[in-house]
Amino acid sequence: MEALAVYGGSPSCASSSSLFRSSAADRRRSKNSLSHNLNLRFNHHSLAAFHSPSHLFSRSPSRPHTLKKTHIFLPHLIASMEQVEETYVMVKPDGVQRGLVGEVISRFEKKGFKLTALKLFQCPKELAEEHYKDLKSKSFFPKLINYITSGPVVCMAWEGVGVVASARKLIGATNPLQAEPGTIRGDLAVQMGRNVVHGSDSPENGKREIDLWFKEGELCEWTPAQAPWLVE
Ligand code: DAT
Ligand code: MG
Repeated sequence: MEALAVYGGSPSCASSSSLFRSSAADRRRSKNSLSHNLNLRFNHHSLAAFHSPSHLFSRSPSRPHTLKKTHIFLPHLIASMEQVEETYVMVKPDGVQRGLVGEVISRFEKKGFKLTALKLFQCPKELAEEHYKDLKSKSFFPKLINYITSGPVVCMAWEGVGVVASARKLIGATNPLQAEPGTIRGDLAVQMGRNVVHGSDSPENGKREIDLWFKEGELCEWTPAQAPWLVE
């Protein structure tokens, strides 16, 4: 069976296969378009040193002599393109007061995720209640809202392949005493009501929470220069 041909240009105009990933922001914008999963992004200047992705394509055997070059897209790439997600991470008031903002950011940076939004913010009660609306019936809800609004938080949006589940792993279990050493909560916290950091629990909630905490224009679209060194 012939694979779907989705790329008709010369592969030499792209510098790295990692550039075939579309950003979550791009996908949000073009969600209804046919091309949304196949959105191609190039950065010729910063990535000119990298090989062309010609190994990702093969010539169509049925049209070996056509004048216009036709390249066959290898389907396994579609799977890796679709896994780019976005998640909302927040350093809670205890993390800010304890000077742990840099430590938290550093763990996500070192892992290789892309920061797309960042701000220090005093959360109003209504926003905290909306953010945690699924926990409204819990006995600890009023204490949770008091805690989240007790001082400034640091709001972040992070993007990357598998970032939602990976962020949860980096953060660790809800109860810091049960969180593994090496995780943020496992290393830096002792109590559930002071567990330093929040991370979205699903890609859907990642989108919902980023929309909730950030206004239009606060998200930044950019391509880190290190991208080809992180994702093949
Ligand atoms: P997580 O933050 O790991 O996603 P969650 O969404 O279940 O956990 O709960 C949100 C926050 O509420 C959590 O970080 C700490 C607080 N919390 C959860 N369960 C609690 C409990 N049983 N007692 C006190 N606080 C709790
Ligand atoms: Mg949660």
